[in-house]
Amino acid sequence: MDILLTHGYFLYEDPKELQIMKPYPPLGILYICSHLRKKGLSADVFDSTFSSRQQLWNLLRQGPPSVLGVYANLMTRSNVVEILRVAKESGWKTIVGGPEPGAYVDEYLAAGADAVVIGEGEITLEELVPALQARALESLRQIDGIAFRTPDGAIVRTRPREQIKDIDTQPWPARESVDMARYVEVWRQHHGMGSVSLITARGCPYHCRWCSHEVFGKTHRRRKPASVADELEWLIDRYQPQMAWMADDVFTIHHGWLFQYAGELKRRGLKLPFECISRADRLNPQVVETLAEMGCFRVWIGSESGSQRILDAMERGVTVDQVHTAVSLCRSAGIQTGMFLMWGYEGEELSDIEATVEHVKKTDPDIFFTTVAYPIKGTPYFAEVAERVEGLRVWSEGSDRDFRIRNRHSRQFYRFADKLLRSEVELNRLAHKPDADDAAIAALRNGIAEARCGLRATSNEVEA
Ligand code: B12
Ligand code: SF4
Repeated sequence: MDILLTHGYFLYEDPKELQIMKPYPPLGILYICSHLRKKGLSADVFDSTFSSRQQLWNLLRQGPPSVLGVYANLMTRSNVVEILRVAKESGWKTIVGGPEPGAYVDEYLAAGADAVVIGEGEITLEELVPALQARALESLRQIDGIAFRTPDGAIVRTRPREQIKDIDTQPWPARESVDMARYVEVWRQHHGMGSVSLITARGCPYHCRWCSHEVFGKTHRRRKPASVADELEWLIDRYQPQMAWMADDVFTIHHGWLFQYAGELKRRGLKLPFECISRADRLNPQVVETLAEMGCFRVWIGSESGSQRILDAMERGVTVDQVHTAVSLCRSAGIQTGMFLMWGYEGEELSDIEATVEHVKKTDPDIFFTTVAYPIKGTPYFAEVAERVEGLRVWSEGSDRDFRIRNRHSRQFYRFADKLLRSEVELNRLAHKPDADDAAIAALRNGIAEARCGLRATSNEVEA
């Protein structure tokens, strides 16, 4: 084997994910795998999702050692560091790639990576794997898109890797190298519907300040509608899913493309229910109607805040009204909406939190999730707060989600904000029901009073 590819996500170690049970295969390494195979290299995948670290350790120790490529994102860092350690102890050459390592080159090299791949992995690995196998250290300087250490400890970063111009020339992800049937089956068992994922584009040209653009920059490259329809048709034929997730950053970004794709599906008589992410400003009546006709049953919208001031500070490029309109349009078309909200962005005050509460009450999405903002290294948001950022744990054990931002409101403050939001929205929903239970209403009112009291009491508490 020329290269073994893996990722550091172990589903059965993650109590939260075990409750959610909506796993999807790691498309990034599957794309790399199919590309390398097409180029004549022998590549395989160890899919950690349904496996255990012990199984991976056994495989690495059993050898024979070759080249190991590991995908890392901000949540999997500590696992990836451990994988690198075991691989190095067992004699493997190691490469890391994915959205996180480019922002932490020194740290990943210090953790045992022989090379860090920055940006798209396909062409870089096609050149890097033979160079590492030949132990031709000097030739690494000629390979774009990597960082490595010389024997005297200096870190070399080569020129940026040019992106693949036409992503349709790439083979589809090597799904046959993972247990796809199990992914679909887990979905079916837990949610009554088997699901598959696919992507139709790479990169997002928008510039929301907290969003990571480490891999694809701000480019946007789309596949041809017919190629995506071919892949969907193949997935249906092969795995008989009941739904799909279009895993693009913004599925509705290019309206012309969307209408062509919808036409292509119609022509082929394909209609598989699916969910996707959209920006609110990319939804209009025609787009929403088209999504519904194509089988879209849920759209996820990054709403983030109900305060225009905060949306503008994020450079989100969307108005609160656009979010409201987008959710209403989806509701009228029979499409559910899910909303992402963020607490604690720079400059957010109690009045902005109140605005978010009002916004969610008025807009009333089917479901919403909240997060306390975390600055991902490499983003403009991180740069803005860098001087106040503190990791709570040593780098190899933590993640960018653990960052504390000095002088920001305390975690407890945001827990009260969350309680206020949830209680207000629930009360608002109950208030519209003729048979609402008085006891439930009273409990929610109590919750609201407690949350407001807590917000006031903690409004001067800041993160240390
Ligand atoms: C789908 C997705 C998910 C799915 C993942 C399901 C799955 N297994 O695929 C779900 C919903 C579970 C998810 C969750 C999260 N996600 Co997410 N997700 C995405 C998304 C939208 C698409 C991923 C994808 O398929 N991309 C397409 C492939 C082709 O790209 P790629 O994976 O980057 O791979 C390329 C390169 O990275 C490189 N590469 C990849 N692997 C390797 C390996 C080696 C060895 C090498 C050399 C190169 C290499 O080459 C590949 C091909 O060119 C990305 C954004 C994006 N557009 O990529 C965010 C993204 C990866 N997620 C992100 C985040 C923050 C999260 C969460 C932390 C969110 C949260 N708050 O919970 C969690 C973490 C979950 C976890 N435990 O790992 C961030 C990561 C930022 C960072 N610096 O790490 C991203 C980049 C979004 C963003 N713009 O901020 N996510
Ligand atoms: S948050 Fe969404 S719209 Fe904004 S830059 Fe990131 S991917 Fe693009």
